[in-house]
Amino acid sequence: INRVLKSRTHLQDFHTIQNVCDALNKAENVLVLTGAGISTSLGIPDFRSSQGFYSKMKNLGLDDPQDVFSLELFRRDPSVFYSIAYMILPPENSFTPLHGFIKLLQDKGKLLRNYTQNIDNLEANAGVTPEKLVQCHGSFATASCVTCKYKIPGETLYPNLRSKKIAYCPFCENERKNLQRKFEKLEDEGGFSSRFNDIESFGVMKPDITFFGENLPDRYHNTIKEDVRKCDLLICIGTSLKVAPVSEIVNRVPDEVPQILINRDPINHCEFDVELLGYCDQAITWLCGDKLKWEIKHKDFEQILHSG
Ligand code: CNA
Repeated sequence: INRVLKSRTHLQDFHTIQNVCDALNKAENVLVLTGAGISTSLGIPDFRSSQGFYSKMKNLGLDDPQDVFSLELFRRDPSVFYSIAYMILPPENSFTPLHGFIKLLQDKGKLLRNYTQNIDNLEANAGVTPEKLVQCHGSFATASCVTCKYKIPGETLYPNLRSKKIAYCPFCENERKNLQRKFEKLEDEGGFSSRFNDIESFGVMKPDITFFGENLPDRYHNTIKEDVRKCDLLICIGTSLKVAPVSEIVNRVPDEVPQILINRDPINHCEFDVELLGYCDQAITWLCGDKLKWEIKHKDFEQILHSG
């Protein structure tokens, strides 16, 4: 986290919007690296903006808002996560024009891969296929029991997450009750056993999103090495690039590959050839509709295009 990335020499003769259009027209293997900023227009807060999730956590009195996604804290007290998860639950059946752009690259045969740090699974709503997608930090699409790893579809958990009620695994229920009885007996006798350290989270269902303290999914490690070698254009969108190892992708891409940023805020610890600073739905609609004459299949595309 917050690692300072090495600076990179800008490509000579690559600094204009025309260069970006030419690169997109020519590219065959675009690597799109996305973050929370591509979903904020649907009301899902990002982490680090002033209106983001972390500042909301601070307002709720959490000293370190990152603790909400700490595996260690989840094991001690899963109610912390269950009390706030409703804020970042994905809306059903919707996606943004930016997600529509990624699907467009896929349809044009130009998308090498979308590495998303997002956990909202909205890429699937837009029609990006699992083969073209790497969910670097997992997603809400599935959930697993922290004890026996029993897996369920993510939506099954939504009612619990919305009502802030911890969900338990049906297969661990008996053992959980036994453990609880033993724990209460030991407590009555004034004893303590480290065996009961994680009793609060025994048999608790957890969305398959990567918490701090967990490894990234194998798929990330299996694809990234070959993809950075193969890619001919890198576009980073809606991310502060502060979470490693995903943030390090920008360093792993060969120097001769153009790197473009589309983000609301500038990123001072990385160097891009072209930066489009602003709201990504507007920027991509302008770039596609006005400059490239590409049509993004999204209900708001025409309206954003003509609103200037
Ligand atoms: P971040 O650190 O919160 O950064 C978000 C970036 O997006 C900031 O630099 C903003 O300037 C920018 N931004 C916000 N809105 C827009 C917009 N409309 N157009 C363009 N740029 C915008 O989030 P990162 O993704 O960089 O950090 C990685 C974390 C965030 C991952 O671990 C995710 O799991 C996590 N996250 C995901 C979601 C989601 O799935 N939608 C929501 C919140 C956090």
